[in-house]
Amino acid sequence: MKYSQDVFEKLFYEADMDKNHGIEYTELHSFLKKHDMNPDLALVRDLFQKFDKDGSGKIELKEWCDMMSQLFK
Ligand SMILES: [Ca+2]
Repeated sequence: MKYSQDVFEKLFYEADMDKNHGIEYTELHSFLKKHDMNPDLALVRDLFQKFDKDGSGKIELKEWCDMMSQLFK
């Protein structure tokens, strides 16, 4: 399956459980767990370090798409 921007956006809104247009640490962790990606907290922390480029503590949509395209390339 080819993952597209559309799919990434859909997943973003699914992961953004409190609908504040940013994925927090706990949201990312639950999201990965729900999708059987066997996340450990170190991995989630690494993803944040890598993709939360502006250091806001949230993954915004653009950062999310970058992350997804790396995870699913
Ligand atoms: Ca959120």
